[in-house]
Amino acid sequence: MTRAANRWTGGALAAITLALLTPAAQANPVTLPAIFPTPVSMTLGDGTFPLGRAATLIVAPGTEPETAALVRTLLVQAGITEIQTATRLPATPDRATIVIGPDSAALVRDALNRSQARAEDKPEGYTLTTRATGAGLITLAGHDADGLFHAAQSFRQLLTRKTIPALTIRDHPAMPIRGTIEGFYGKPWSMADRTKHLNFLGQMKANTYVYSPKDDPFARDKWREAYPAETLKALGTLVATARANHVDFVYAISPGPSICFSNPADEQTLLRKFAALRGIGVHSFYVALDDIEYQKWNCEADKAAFGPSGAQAAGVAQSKLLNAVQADLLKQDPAARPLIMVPTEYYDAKESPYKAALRANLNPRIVVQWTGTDVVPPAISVPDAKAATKAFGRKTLLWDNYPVNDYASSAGRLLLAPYAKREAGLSTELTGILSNPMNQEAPSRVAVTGVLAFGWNDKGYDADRTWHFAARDLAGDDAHATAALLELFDTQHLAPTFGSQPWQEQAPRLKALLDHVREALANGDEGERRAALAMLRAKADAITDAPDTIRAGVVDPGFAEQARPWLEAMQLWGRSLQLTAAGLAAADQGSATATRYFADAGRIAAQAAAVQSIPGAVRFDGPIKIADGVLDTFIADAPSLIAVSAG
Ligand code: 14T
Repeated sequence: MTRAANRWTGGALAAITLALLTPAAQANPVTLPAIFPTPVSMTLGDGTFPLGRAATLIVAPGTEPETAALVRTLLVQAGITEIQTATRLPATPDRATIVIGPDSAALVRDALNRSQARAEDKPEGYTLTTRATGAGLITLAGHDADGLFHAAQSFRQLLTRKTIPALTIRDHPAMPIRGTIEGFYGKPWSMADRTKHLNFLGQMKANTYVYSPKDDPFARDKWREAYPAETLKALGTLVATARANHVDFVYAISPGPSICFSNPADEQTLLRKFAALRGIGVHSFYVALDDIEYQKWNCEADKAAFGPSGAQAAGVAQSKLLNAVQADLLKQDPAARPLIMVPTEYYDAKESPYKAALRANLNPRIVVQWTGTDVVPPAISVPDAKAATKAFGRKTLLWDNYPVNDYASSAGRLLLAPYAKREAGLSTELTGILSNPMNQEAPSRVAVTGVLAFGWNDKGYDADRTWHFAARDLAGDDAHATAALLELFDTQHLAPTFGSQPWQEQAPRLKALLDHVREALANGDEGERRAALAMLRAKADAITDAPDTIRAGVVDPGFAEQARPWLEAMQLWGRSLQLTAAGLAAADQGSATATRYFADAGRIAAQAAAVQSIPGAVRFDGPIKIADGVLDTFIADAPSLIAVSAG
């Protein structure tokens, strides 16, 4: 470019910049923040205000001290060093003022009025409103104690901004029950995993965690035996962590493999087991009857009591036990949450003698779970849920077998695709959703974030945006680490079913790029081929570099530990793709070095494909899979896509 042309462009740029900086289009635009789960409604008001270093905190009567302490901590984390407290709203605040409390408190109503905002009237609902006039007024109004805690979680996300916009959020959950069920086979989560998970659930406005690991012997095979004292103590600590996060800790027992339904001693043993857990603060209970033999009785006495064995008789016997347990729960604690159960036929909503027996005999108060049209269904629609309501005689609580990876076709995989293919509107037909996660707690949060956001607001749920948020959250807001995580997620996008057809496709982003490279090599001119190969190289670099970025950049070290073999394999596959890209570029330029590159790529691909899962970390050990069917096939095909000159 000549100097004159340079000067001309510079001048034009300056003019455009000036035009953009006229008062109407100032810097610091007021933008709507992103809050996840997506609130029911969020609208911007007029103006913004800086938080500054000093603030006044007004805690209305009726506020849980723990929630007040949480809000104070959030303010400190946001850089406010001087927090004074007050008991009344100042007429003209000289510093940012934060009012928190139940929306029934006069003080809170006053503050809402000043912002011209209304209280929420639904369970777990809240209003969070900010007013930019003067030094700024922020009001967190909870419809109940849970709602105020949720308001604080939205406030946490709002505080990532230095400048607070005037806005009003009115919010409440669409589904009453939202959370996870540690319900998988294989290595249970550690107590440390569970603690982190409960904190995560609290931040995501979930309210339920069910303890039901299949491999806790005291919950299934040895259900009659008491827990060792130290296990009970550790569970008690978890229960307290759950309570601090406004999460209901539900203890599940699986007596199915050996129970004698007609034996009063077995019923007493089960109730005693629950009583021991009540002693450490558990108030909600669950009986799991999945994956058991229900065509045969476990004892002769059941035949005498319920007749010949069979699915229908099993439904009657199970109902009798569950009704007795439900009655005891209410006797022990009139405010107890309903008993939850998963039936033996949990995997469809088809009419059957067993389901008819449940419908006719099971106390309607008892909550029933099911997994959809299959154990791992490809999609769940509102009509599917309606069929379940009919079959089980009540609205059901969905047990969503995603992202669980304990079955044969999920071996070698993390399931890191967005939570998708659940129809908006399910909240009208379900009492809630519990996600069954992976043996790997931290990687599970990618999908679980989606489940919780969908349960909170199914109609406002956006799978991709929530997925990006989950990455950003794991990366502690670091853009580079977020991008690296999304690169990993793409290589673990395939979600298998029990059949041969996956319900989520493998590596869609990588596949689109590799397809483009194939197309450019087949049809493109020299420029197009070069551009495509440059993109391929950049992608190979991104895949190779992502594991180091993730190891260094993800906030929870548990993520990198639990994903260790996947990160290791991903790096090797990245190197193999780098060599493949170099081979294609060399061949494209007529260089015979291509052969060497392709050979090296093949060798490293073989190493990558041999990386194994951590022994015992999943139910089915085996080789780690990285973008399988997409990346491996491209690397294998590459030498045949272009002829290598003899040199
Ligand atoms: F009760 C349920 F809703 C349920 O899903 N039960 C198990 C669950 O523990 C497991 O994590 C999940 C995914 O593998 O599926 C159920 O377990 C099965 C079900 C099968 F049909 C395991 C193997 C099967 F063949």
